[in-house]
Amino acid sequence: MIATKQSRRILLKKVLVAAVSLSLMGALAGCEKKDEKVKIAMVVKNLGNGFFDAAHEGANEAAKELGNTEIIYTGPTTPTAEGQIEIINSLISQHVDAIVISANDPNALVPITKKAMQRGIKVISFDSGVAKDGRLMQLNPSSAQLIGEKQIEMAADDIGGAGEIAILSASAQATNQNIWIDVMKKVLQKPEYSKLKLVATVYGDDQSDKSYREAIGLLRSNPNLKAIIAPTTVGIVAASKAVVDEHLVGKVFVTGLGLPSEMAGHVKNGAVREFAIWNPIDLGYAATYAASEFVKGKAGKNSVSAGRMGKLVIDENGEAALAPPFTYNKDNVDKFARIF
Ligand code: RAM
Repeated sequence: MIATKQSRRILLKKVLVAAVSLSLMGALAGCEKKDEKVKIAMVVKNLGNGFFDAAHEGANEAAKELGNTEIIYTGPTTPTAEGQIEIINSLISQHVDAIVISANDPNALVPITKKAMQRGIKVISFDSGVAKDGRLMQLNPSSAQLIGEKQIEMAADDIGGAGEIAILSASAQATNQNIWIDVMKKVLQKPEYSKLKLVATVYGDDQSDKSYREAIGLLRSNPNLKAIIAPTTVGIVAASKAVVDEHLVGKVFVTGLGLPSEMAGHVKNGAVREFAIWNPIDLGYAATYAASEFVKGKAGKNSVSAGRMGKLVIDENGEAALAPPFTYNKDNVDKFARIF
């Protein structure tokens, strides 16, 4: 009986020792996490968009430079907040270290990104922002004011400052396009643009086929239309194709935001005189680099390093911006088409 009690005690001790050493091992494993790869998920509006493919290239460049960093490039097939919520749920289960997201909706994503942040994941948005509560910072490509103004200026130049114009946007909830459209509407109220008339705003959801159908619809239902502004790299290609197919080159001009690699042909065929964009590789690089700084606890309240892109200054809304958009036309489009 006594022997059994003793052996029970010994057994209990052994179990306790094992439990303590197991938890020590766990703690050690926790420390070792520092040497594990930093996992940064880039969640884009949707897959199959050349703009985000270029941002991905920038993310990979940052990861290489930072070392010990893994990029998980992901996004829904169509640009919806629901699709992104599902993806973020799965990234939370995978215990990624950071999420760098271009949002399909400013508000719908806040609960899920907050949940991710509660689990220790550093969330930053880039390109198209999540509302302030749902991220640590938003990296804008440039100032929204400049982007909006630039597009009205190009449309006005194309059509001699007078006539009907229309906007073909991405998805109706996209944070970035909606901000730019608001700026465009305000800019149109300036006296120098009093002869430009915005007759319609339609949404192609950053899908080539839907954008094309919407562009055709604009052209057919507005016979006096002079310009289409597409503040989306997907929309501007589709609108240009629609103008060509409807034999309206020279009568209707397309402008907006496009990738030189996708627009060179339409600049040459005359559907487009000029368009603008920033460097999407730099944007993806800077966002990824900044996310890594947040993971490593190196980001300040008012600034964060973005590697070769310099220091990003974070304003009171938790936003930072890169350079002004650049304009492309027949003289420079081919040179940049090789890059993005
Ligand atoms: C599309 C996307 C992206 C936007 C560019 C200009 O590729 O909507 O969010 O920044 O266009």
